[in-house]
Amino acid sequence: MTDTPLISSPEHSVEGFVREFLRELNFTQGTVLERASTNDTYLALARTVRHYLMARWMETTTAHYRRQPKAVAYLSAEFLLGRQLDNALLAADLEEIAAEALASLGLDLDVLRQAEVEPGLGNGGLGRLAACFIDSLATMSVPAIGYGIRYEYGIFRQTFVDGRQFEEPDHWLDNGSPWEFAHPEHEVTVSFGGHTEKYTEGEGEDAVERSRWVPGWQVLGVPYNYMVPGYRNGRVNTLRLWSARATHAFDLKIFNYGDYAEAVRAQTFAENITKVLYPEDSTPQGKELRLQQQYFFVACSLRDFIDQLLPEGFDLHRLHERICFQLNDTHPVIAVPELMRILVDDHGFAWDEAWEVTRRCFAYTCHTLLPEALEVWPVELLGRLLPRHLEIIYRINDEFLDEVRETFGDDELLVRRMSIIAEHPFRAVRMAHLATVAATKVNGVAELHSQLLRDKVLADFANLWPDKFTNVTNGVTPRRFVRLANPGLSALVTEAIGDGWVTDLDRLRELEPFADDPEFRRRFREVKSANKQRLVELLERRDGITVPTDTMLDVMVKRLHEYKRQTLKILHVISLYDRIVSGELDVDQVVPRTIVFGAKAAPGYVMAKEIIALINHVGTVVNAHPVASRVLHVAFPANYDVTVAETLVPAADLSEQISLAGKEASGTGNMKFALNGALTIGTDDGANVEIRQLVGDDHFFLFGLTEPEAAAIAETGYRPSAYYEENPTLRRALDLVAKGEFSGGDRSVFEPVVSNLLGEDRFMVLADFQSYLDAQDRVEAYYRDPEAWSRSAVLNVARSGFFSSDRSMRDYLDRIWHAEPLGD
Ligand code: CJB
Repeated sequence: MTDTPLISSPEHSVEGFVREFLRELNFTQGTVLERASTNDTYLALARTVRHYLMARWMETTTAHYRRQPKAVAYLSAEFLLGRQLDNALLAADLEEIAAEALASLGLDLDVLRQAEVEPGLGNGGLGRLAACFIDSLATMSVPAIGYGIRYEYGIFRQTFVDGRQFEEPDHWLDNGSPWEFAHPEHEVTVSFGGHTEKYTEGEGEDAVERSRWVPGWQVLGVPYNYMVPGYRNGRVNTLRLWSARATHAFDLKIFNYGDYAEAVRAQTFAENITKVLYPEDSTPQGKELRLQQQYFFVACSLRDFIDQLLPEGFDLHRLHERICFQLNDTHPVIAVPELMRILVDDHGFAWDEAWEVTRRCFAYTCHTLLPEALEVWPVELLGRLLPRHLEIIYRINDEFLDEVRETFGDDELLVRRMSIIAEHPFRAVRMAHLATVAATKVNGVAELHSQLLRDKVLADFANLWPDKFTNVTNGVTPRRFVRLANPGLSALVTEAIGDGWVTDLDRLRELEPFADDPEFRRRFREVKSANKQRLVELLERRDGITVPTDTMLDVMVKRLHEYKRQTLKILHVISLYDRIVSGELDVDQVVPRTIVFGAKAAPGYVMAKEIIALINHVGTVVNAHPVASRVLHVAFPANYDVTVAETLVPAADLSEQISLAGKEASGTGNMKFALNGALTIGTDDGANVEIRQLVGDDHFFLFGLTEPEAAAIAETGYRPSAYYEENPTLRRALDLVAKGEFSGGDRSVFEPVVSNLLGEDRFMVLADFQSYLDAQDRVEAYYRDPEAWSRSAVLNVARSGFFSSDRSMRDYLDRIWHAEPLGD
């Protein structure tokens, strides 16, 4: 690389910013202030901010290339980034300058912020985690690159019609995307289909049998780079997302035959690969296009890393010294046979040599405990789409099963259980097994989850390779979810303990003594109340929803899934309503609460959609009831996303984390709420366990079965109807639904929900109902004492520093990646 001088950053002043902004508006956007639309000014603003980060980006990239440190490549099918503008302003220390500069031109930064459409390139927790991790890696100066997919349409836009979910396409690119940089000159060709051929290499004694892939069709991958700015540390890492295009050769050939329609069809076919994000969360989609997406992005990424980021002539035997590819769940696991193919077929490695390198280059994070969420690909499909990869997987499996037999003897049941290939109900590749066999380390995402992986989901593997298994508890970025989302709390905390917490969240511990300071608590309550006001305004503006301002704000936001148990929450609401309406509860004695839900259901997940309808219908009835509405209000804004979370989380008093124990791998919303001073009502599940240990039992409302208790009940036969029969409060709540109280008297509408709960109730909602109600009674009693409540809330903030994604990154670095931050 040559030493071309870098253009220096624009002047870090209001005048400098104004100059740069006007230049962008005139020269790039091609308009003048007087005639600019909000989108024009937003785009000019975004590009202006970009300029301030550009020199750092180029310097970081150059330093990585020159110094060739060990790097981390985070391979993830999802990056749920959220809006970029504020984060970039924060990283570049431009918040005040930009606001002032815009104001001097008669523009309002707040208005321009709202013009940004967030890139919804993920479904939920897993995608958002990836975004937090790359933020932390950049802030910690770790040489890292995120690799993923640039979906043309991200997660669907949710609307409600008569309370039911409808899905609309997410046109996030329509107004232009100022944060991305296309690099068509770095396009990569990706092959699919075709067949393999055997051939002999060398002669006589040196002759070796080899296999080669003769692909059937190809597409191009075009990289789009995104800046990942570190927080005021002079570093900007890269997120590289791939977009599919038809190959030119393909087009041309067909054009030459004069078939225009066919050429366009070929183009559409290729570009379909990155057209849309599969809206699945914790339930995999066994669709051919999804396997194409997975292979497409990892093939592009491996090629890119090897060809673009390594120096020419690099000895790939030492690849593991330069990179760890972190597999974010099973979606990128096809990278394992792909690297084997590159090493063996393209670089002439012997099999064993290639395997030695490959198994040192990958690490695997598992994000689930639900058996049905573990991805499998039918052999027939994988063989058709990636015939050479299937051969490689077979060979990996043969050698692996030899190792199993050598270690454990001829236990064919064990061999069948562990095999990468499942035989029933159809022959399929178990991606979690492939990942586990290939990875240097396998980690779960919270202590309990990692333990259950070792003891249950991957127990045979943990038996074979105990040292391979480790835990890294998830975390969230304090920049986005405290510093930016909660300016009031940030200012209060900074005033008390200085601003070091933004990059060293453990320092929040220094707040503990302030929990006992009545003045601090008063100001904390003031901040909470202002945050509620902000939320009320947002809901009014965004959704036309009017909610009261001064009630307990009880929030359950997450994907709609039966295991997360939104039904338990709505049964609580129904029961409160029932007891108020029947006079059992004196309405004047009930603590007023606003219950806010936010949840998208996978479009094909019928029961989840029924539950959404039930919540909306209960909300309509409760909110309209003359007595109940005095103390209860239900709000369910449609299309919950990162942007809404940023206003909602800081306003919450109560965080609902109520999954059946042993089902939620970690949760990360739970961390965001605790860090913003909400108290958690939760089960002993996922990272709730660690939150409770850290904040203390007195500041957390625990309820419900433990994982061993739930497992024992499941073992002996769970009978939900028994709880219904024995508990009159539960019976009345369920009967209200059954007799049509929330469906205009029509008993059929929610019959599937009721009969599912009474007949199967896979996630033991009914078993935990009473315990949950009791815990809610404790919540209510505690909330009546604002001093006690706000003391607990401050302690939640002070003791949650562990949940910074910076700490998660340190754990990955120490336990898995063994890479170092880049020094100056
Ligand atoms: N998770 O969001 C997803 N999608 C999946 O397909 C599987 C798991 C979630 O990942 C989060 C990040 O690790 C976890 O906190 C959460 O418990 C899990 O459901």
